[in-house]
Amino acid sequence: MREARISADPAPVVIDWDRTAVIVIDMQRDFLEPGGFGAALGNDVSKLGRAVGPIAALLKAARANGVLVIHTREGHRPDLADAPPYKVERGDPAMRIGAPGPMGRILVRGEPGHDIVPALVPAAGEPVIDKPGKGAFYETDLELILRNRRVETLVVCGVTTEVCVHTTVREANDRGFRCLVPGDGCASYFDEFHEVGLKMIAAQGGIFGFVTTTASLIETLP
Ligand code: TIU
Repeated sequence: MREARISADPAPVVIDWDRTAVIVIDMQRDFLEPGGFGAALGNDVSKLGRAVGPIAALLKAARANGVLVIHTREGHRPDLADAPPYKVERGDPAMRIGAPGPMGRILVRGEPGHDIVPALVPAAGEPVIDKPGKGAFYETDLELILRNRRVETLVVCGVTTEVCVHTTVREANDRGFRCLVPGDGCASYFDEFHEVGLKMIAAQGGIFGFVTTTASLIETLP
């Protein structure tokens, strides 16, 4: 039992670091670097880089304190059997899921673009969850891993705030996990969606979770 009181919006929250997992959502080259899926959708990918430093600091503190760290990656099988046709059909045909790009086939497992960015590469033994959807629970073994470890609180960071982070927090909230979202450890291609995405989590007494900062979490990890 390692209790900590975390400053958060709408209220401070007491967690047990021994029953907490830090989940890093989709910090992949396909979303953060030019030539990947995010760029193919017409986004300014440079905006996502701001989350890398805060997440790296959080992971350093978590690892030094033996806190469980889990990574996710969004992507599909090379034959796209797990990619819904409506997802694949979106966007420019030359740049859609499965098309060849400068980092390999877009959003396909095993391709360079599917990798997590070098600054946040998973440490040995840290689970990496490959997910076909936006939520980290959908068609993955994440929940099984968390229940087996008796995890009750999730710190969810990564990209993008209003898409995969939000979907995962909503899924986790419905499954009974307490969620904390460090806002500076998340990023979006849209500044206003990032801001409002965080507000939506904390509104109504913390309808999906609590919004905090990486510093507020790190200061409770010696
Ligand atoms: N497009 C967008 O904002 N996000 C995604 O497609 N996936 C994730 O958020 N990881």
